[in-house]
Amino acid sequence: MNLKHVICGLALLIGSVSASYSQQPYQPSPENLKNREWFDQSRFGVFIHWGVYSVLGDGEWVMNNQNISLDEYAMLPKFFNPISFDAKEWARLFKQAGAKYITFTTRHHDGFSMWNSQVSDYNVVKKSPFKRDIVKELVEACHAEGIKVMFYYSLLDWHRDDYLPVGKTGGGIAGRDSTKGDWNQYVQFMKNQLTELLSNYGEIDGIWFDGHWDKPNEDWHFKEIYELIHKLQPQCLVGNNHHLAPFEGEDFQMFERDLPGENTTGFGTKAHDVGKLPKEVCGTIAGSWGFELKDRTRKSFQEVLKYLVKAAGHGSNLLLNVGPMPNGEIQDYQQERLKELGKWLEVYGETIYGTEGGAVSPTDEYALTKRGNQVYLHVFKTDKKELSISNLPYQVKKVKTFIGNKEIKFSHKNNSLRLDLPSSSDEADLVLTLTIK
Ligand code: FHN
Repeated sequence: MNLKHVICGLALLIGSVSASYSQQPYQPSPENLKNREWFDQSRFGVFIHWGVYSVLGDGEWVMNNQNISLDEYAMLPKFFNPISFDAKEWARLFKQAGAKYITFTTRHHDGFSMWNSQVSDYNVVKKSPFKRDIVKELVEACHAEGIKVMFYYSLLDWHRDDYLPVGKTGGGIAGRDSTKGDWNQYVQFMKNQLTELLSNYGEIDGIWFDGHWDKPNEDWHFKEIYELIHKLQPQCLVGNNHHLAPFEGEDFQMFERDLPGENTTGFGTKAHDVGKLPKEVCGTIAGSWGFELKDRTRKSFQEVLKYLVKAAGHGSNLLLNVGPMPNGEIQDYQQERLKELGKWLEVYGETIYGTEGGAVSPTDEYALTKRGNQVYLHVFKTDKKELSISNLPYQVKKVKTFIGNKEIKFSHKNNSLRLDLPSSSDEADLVLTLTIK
């Protein structure tokens, strides 16, 4: 055997070792596992959909829905000058709301970047009169309040030619050049942007992908992209709103406008697609995600609270969305809902943060959360005088009101719990503490 053969052999060996390494199933790093634990305990985050689309006050899909051409839409950044934007004020509001993290739309489907991207001039610093790096200001302000930050990042792009041909959406947007479609270039562009986002803004605790469903059969290079994220920031959690069971390399699973296992929206995350990763339900205070002037579907406090409690009953976080206005203010009623939740969490936080789901699925009447041998029974506003819960997999020893520690009469036979409701059961959420064996 001569030297050439030895070198060839070695090269083959190295090649096969690295090939088999890359075939290995994803092993989350210790930092990542620790962060999953943090995430799983957090229970409440604020979602923020904000971009130049807010100028038109018709939601974040306005470019597609109104078939606005590329040139027409490119005028919007010129009108985006959110003089009332104060990241510190937002961060204080989120803190007051009891949120443990935020998820901010760094780039939505319109392809406009809300930071000073070096690989796309189509960004807030270079194209708007505002010229400020919104991502930077927001991250700094949230971190100063002890709030973690995750980045929403759209996979789908209605602006770039290299994304073409169009997927399921964006077909009516004029002005793009199909001959310039270049998938590898587009994937590289996303990697470059993600590298910026994970290199220049300190610790980022999650990337929240969206838009896979636009081209579900495309090779998105997720393995490389996820590996890149985990290499740049090992603790950074990867989630992808593909409405399917989690893919290899993901760290949490999200459910859009639906509780885990429900499929009322038709987005398709079926009960059997609910995995074992930490969960997050996302929903809106308004009807739409991005600011919509004529949005009259405002959720009441009772509704958002129920959302939070039911999500917790499923062992899931709630990521509750606000859609700031083009001037940088969050509408009053959305602020109100957040503050109301914060007030409620100040009293009842113990029954939500750091709990697990209560083993019985939440209903429209109640939800259960659990910590050790304490089960918190949340009874939603009702005029009933008693409540029955069947299939309870634990033996109840004692029932008391969470506030005031008043003993409640109950019977527990054959896994069925029946209890008297105190007269205060017209509260938004009456909480009872069950001590179990
Ligand atoms: O198309 C988006 C939509 O605008 C919004 O961002 C939501 C948030 O979950 N996700 C997509 C639809 O699945």
